[in-house]
Amino acid sequence: LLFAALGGTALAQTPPMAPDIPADKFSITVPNADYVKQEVMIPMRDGVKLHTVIVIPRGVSHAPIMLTRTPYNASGRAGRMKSPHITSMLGDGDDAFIENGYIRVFQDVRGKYGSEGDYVMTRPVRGPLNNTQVDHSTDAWDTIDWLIRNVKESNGKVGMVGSSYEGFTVLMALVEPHPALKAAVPMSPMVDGWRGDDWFHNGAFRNPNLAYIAGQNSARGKGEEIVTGTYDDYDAFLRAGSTFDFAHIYGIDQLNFAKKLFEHPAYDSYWQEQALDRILAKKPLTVPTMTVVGRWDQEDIYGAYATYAAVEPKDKDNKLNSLVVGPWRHSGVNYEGSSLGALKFTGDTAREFRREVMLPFFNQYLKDGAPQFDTPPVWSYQTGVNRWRRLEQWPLAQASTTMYLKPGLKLGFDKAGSKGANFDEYVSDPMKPIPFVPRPVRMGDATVWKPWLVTDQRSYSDRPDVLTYVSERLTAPLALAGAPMVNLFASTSGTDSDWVVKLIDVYPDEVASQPELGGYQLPISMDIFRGRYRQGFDKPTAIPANKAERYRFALPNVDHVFLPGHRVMVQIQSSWFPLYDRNPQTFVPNIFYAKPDDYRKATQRVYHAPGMESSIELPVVSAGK
Ligand code: PG9
Repeated sequence: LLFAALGGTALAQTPPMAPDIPADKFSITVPNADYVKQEVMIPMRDGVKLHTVIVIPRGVSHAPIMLTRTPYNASGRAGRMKSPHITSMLGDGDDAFIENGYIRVFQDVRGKYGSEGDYVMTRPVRGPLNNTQVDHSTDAWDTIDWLIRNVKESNGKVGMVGSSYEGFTVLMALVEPHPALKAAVPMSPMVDGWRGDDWFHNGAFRNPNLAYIAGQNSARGKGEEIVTGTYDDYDAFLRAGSTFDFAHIYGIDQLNFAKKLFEHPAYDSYWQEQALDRILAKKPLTVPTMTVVGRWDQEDIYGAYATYAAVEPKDKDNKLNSLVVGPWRHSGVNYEGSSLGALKFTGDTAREFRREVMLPFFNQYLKDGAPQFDTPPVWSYQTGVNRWRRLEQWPLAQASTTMYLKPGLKLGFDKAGSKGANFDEYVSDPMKPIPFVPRPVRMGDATVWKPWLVTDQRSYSDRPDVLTYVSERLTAPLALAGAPMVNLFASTSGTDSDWVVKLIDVYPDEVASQPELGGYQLPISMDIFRGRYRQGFDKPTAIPANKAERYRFALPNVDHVFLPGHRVMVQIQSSWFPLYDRNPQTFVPNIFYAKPDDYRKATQRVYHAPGMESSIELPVVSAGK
């Protein structure tokens, strides 16, 4: 009867002109998957919806949620490869969560990939720089609120984890945290883009950002690449002229964030008001937070220590605010951690941390019935001797021991005395800047970029435009735990100048266990300081030509033992190219716009004279500690 009623045709026919691509997102079924993957659009308080990928291990209930908010494509973060196995689908950094039945959530930040809304680079908190009603703190709040109400497999407890930009979004969630946010692990967070994280270091601009801005800001999804047609970035940047000139050639100067950078070369209110350490210092500390960073983090080496230090005074029982430093590159905590460049460590240090420290830290706050964990206030990998240590505080050193630059390019714990020349000098030529890694420089090549902070410095120690001071061979271990402080008395024949200072561990001439380390000059801590900011980061002033001035600045934190038979080395130079933009060595109002004639050679002098004892103050601790 039914057959007849339908006119004798088959039950349902697909019309020939039915569109062959579904209007809604279509997912191919993954049979026998050990997870359920959902993609949802979560509404924020201003009506904007954020694309969120939720991965639920099959069969879990009362499970905690681990949330990451990213500008780097949530679907990609939850899709390492197509697989029925959750371990293959999520990244290595998620291993501990997967093995412990966590629900894993990735969300595109507003304006990127699948999320609605406007994208603003590291969107500042609501306040003088952000007059909207939303920021990453409110977006995290609204997301967590939605997740605990809608993910029925969850136990209502949420943790946040993420590295770099994703570490920044973790810290932003702590500005006004949702009560269900029970613990947080910001890794290599971007905290202060001017002082020492991604954009500048002490006022010197980091040129690789232009490629990053092109990639992030030229499209909502994956953006454009800069095509220079030049194999060596050193050539491409030098030929262009100033950093603005380079940006202009490729049209990057049209992007708003590049404009904002070029308009704010000094540490003005634009930078100060978005520095997250300053913001968090004013907020109550309620969420247990373990901040993580790599010792040789080539992108965000500043922010983790700065936030830890800013928040630590509130941590009355030394329980809520902890710090972890491993022997890693930027974000190395989420990958294999048994080596970095030529250095080899005691097994996979990253995996060891994730399973033995991070997981029990999270579990105690997030998993129903999990045991309490005795969270180390500081968990630090001491390089040189290669061991993890639990510490009660950071920095460990409470005072410093001065190491002086001396005549004859020597370095020692005694002052120079009056014998010998008062200074050493070199000519810094901005038309021949010193490369930061051996040429050809390929900043986009991960094999060059990721381990560059452990590059052998021998290629530079004999250059005529580098001063290299070296100690006697050590007869006892020299252990440092804290931030070395540079105390430089120097002059320039120009009116502006950069000072790059490198603290280096020189290996013995022969290392039988690993021959390629014989004579290796291993960077322990290095940074750059733009001389115009010596009187204040917000007060650029010309340097009086040929007059010795004092430059005082901290190098990145170290936890290192120089072993007997090794030597301590300090290298000083005035360019680090093309990682940092060139200082023209003539004072101009804004270095981004320096003109070809502004770039001039300068004679640089470093003093070791009575009353002008250049030195490096070392955070020395007892070697056994
Ligand atoms: N270091 C990268 C970054 C963070 C924040 C702003 C710009 C860049 C990152 O790895 O995410």
